[in-house]
Amino acid sequence: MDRTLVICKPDAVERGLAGQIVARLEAKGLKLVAAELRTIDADTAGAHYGEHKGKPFYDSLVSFITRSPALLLVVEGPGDTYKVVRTLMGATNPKEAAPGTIRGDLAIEMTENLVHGSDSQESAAREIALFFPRL
Ligand code: IDP
Ligand code: MG
Repeated sequence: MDRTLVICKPDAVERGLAGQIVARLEAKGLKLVAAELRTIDADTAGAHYGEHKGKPFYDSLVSFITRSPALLLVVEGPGDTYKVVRTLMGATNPKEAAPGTIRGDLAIEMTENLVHGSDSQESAAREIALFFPRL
């Protein structure tokens, strides 16, 4: 089976949408392998978003992802799981995300776009190891 990391970001937990996001993942046919409500620390956020270091939005992105608890998930599917999750998430910018997607239905601002999903098989392995080293 094929696994990927999903984060219901702090805005999702604050708005009471984490359950709905989990429900969408489960309804699609993905299985929960790990789940933990955790306030991400700055070092872990920096490692997670290392690819964005130096970009104008980097500091606010780290502040955002660390500001309150996030729901960290590992989900499993029969294959291409990271792609399945990213299709359910919708485009990064919620203003452009298709209706029916998490971001398309439930978010409007790029900076508060509710959900993270690994963007490749390699990212999934790295991110699962970062957040759930015992898995
Ligand atoms: P993704 O979350 O769809 O994979 P990435 O490009 O990896 O998108 O960006 C990570 C996160 O950084 C996005 O989810 C969004 O919250 C934030 N972000 C990306 N681009 C911008 C931007 O241009 N302005 C502000 N925030 C951004
Ligand atoms: Mg990304």
